[in-house]
Amino acid sequence: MLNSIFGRKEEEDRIKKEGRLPPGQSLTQKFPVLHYGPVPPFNPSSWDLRVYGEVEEEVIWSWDQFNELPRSTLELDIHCVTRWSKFDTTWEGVSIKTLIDEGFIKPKAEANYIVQHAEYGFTTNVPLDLALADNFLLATHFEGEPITPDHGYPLRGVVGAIRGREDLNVPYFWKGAKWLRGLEFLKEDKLGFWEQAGYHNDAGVWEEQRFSR
Ligand SMILES: Nc1nc2c(c(=O)[nH]1)N[C@H]1C(S)=C(S)[C@@H](COP(=O)(O)O)O[C@H]1N2
Ligand SMILES: [Mo]
Repeated sequence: MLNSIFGRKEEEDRIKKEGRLPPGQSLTQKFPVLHYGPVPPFNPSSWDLRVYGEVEEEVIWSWDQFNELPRSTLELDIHCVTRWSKFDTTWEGVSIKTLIDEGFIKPKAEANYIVQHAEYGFTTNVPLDLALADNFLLATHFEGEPITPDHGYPLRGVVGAIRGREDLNVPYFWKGAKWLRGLEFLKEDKLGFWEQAGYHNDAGVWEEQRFSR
């Protein structure tokens, strides 16, 4: 791969020239692990994903049922608020937009926000528009393999930049919850874990919206 042929600095210079390195970020060729608390176990027979709140019908998918849903892949540049960025990462999974378009989820007209609920009570909130944009996915696979336990196995939200899509809002990577277990649709916004801890609610990477104060 390019990553192993070229040094980090050369790669970073190339990305910078392409206009893809946000302010205050630096390129990593590794994949750092960042989360609060322990890595949860996964039991496919008790795992489920619950979709609730401002929806016409609550849905609960088992792991087998979730794996029957329509799938898509997405190539993203991901940007962590702790200043590392990783480029050209490939994810596969399920798009919330597709689930809504195909009638698997029916949000009420009043739904404006989504809170992702993860194992052990971790949450993160995004506007519904952001969760339905082309740069957000519920991912099961990274680079063609199931996501590893420390990166969110079996399911996590991912969000980042798509090359050439300057029209999209790009938030920091914490807006994707690892070990995802629930999607709560809401009328009003509700701050998640890092957002309550003082991180910026909008989290815009290009605007450097790192902290709320
Ligand atoms: N469940 C859960 N998801 C989480 C977090 C967390 O603490 N718990 N941290 C977030 C943060 S701050 C980042 S930068 C990314 C890191 O993902 P990674 O460990 O795969 O790099 O996960 C996000 N999702
Ligand atoms: Mo982060």
